[in-house]
Amino acid sequence: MRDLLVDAEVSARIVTDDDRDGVADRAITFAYVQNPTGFEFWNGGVLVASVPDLLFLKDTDGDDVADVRIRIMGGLGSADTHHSANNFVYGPDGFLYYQRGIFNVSNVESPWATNQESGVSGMYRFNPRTFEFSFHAPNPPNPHGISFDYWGYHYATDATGGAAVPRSRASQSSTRL
Ligand SMILES: [Ca+2]
Ligand SMILES: [Ca+2]
Repeated sequence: MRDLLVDAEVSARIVTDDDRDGVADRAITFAYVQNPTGFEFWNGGVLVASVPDLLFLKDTDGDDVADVRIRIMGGLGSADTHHSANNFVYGPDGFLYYQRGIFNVSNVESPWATNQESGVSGMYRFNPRTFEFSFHAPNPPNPHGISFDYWGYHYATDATGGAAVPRSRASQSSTRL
């Protein structure tokens, strides 16, 4: 069983171009993560979805290998991993935004709320400083893309229908067109 778990882990690597010729010269294994579906840089490290967990990985001694590994949140849906928590984007309001698709059921508990069970496809947000968590906007069935523009408006896409969904500013209500 342990061999199967190791095989399922993926190496997250730092790729370096030492001589600045546009071609990578080295690849350093930063960490091994089981079933990663999304990541975002934060607080000198990286937040990585390793469903059903959200991990915080950080290198503190300068060798480019993570020596901090904290399970910062749990309860993310893992039933259908190709659209589990994905496309992490750190928003201008300090929340980590991500989308999650159909057939997954998350059940996140935070210091601010009891279990928030949800089977809704769409966008969710989590503040890694305060541990606030909430459902943000529906976007079914297989959402994968989030982006913020210069003014703080954000946009989301759905892979199945190909719909691009303009959203209002972060932490405001949204309307699907
Ligand atoms: Ca090079
Ligand atoms: Ca290290």
